[in-house]
Amino acid sequence: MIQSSTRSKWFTLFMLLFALFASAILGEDESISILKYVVIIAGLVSNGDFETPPTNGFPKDEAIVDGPSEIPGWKTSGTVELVSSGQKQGAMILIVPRGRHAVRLGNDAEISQELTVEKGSVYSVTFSAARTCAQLESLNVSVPPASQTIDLQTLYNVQGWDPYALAFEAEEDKVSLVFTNPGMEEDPTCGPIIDDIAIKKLFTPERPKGTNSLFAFFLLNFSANLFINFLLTRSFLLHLFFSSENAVINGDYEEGPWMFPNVSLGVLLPTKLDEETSSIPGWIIESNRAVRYIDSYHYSVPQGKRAIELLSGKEGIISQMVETTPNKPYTMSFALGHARDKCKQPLAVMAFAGDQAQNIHYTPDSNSTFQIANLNFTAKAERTRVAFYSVYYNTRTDDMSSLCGPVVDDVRVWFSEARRNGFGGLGLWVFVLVLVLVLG
Ligand SMILES: [Ca+2]
Repeated sequence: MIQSSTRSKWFTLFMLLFALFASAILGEDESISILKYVVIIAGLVSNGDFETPPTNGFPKDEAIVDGPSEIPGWKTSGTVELVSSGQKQGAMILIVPRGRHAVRLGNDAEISQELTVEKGSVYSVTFSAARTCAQLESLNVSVPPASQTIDLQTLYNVQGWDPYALAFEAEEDKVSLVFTNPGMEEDPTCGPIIDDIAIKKLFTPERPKGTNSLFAFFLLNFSANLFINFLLTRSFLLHLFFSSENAVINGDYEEGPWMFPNVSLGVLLPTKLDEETSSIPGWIIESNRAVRYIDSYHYSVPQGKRAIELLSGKEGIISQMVETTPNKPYTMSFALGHARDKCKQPLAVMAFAGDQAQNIHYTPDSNSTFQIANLNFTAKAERTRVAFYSVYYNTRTDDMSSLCGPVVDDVRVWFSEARRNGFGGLGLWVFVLVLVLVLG
């Protein structure tokens, strides 16, 4: 799925020409989304779903694949087993997250695959994992030297499996993606099942400062006619107003890990205290539980196509250090929503901005699935931490067990005084009004 560098350049050139052509036909929204695909080449790694048959065919029940290269596309070591849906272990039916097959890692077993990437870029790996036994199971995912072990003990939903995402920065053009079961269970056939391994190159969205974002929009809307049309759209006016001083990077969470279009479970983001290589550029997952990255195809999302659902009370925290000017007043605003996933109310978040903390309950107007909340604070330093966690420990009403919680999206932090003077204040509203009157 990852192109070689020459092929990738030709592909990029082709896609750019295609995007230019498409933008002339489709208009700005579509051309922006096509332009995004120019830089994001993403999807399953080679045989990432384990559905490619081995040369001898898929093993029958109980068969164990030993030795290297028995699973197409992967190197294996230790007890690595291709499992089939419906396969039993004792009285238990093994979980195959999607399709007909997945792989199970026994004690100390591992699978690995070499990937061609772009040195210096940040990638996110999405994979599905399930545990097989009642004991504590974990899975180590590494792209040496980066390595992270995720705990599979917590079941986040009743399906018994979840998609997860982890990020790494490519230190070379060729890297090795390794999944290891670090466990030493008494029963050697216990061990995590993994499936659907995909990768996506991440880009870090620019902090949307006024002139930069305007310039970017001019670039994207180089055709004069399209630009006039674009000026008329509400999104542009909102963008012009709100983004002129927003200090939050990726505050709308639109950039994040690969999601399979037909998987309805979102993607869990385990703890990662390294800001540079987060699967959600700009954001850090703190504390010891995951948060869920959700999409608008399966959940209610306040803005755009992606948002964050907070889980596990104060055990799941998402935060960002934003640039601020000391001793200046700021406002943080964000959308607080319900994912429409049968999550039992009440929902509430604890929102932090600098030294301010506020408990905000989800009480939207009727018909809406979200509300906008504000928090005023005075910056104490050149970097200010903003953070969110769920006040309650919520579960779904239908199974009383799947973890869920409040949705956070569209986080903005801006210099409050900017609205009272200059272009960012009254002048901007006059400008917007004139635009609407003249062009509308
Ligand atoms: Ca969003």
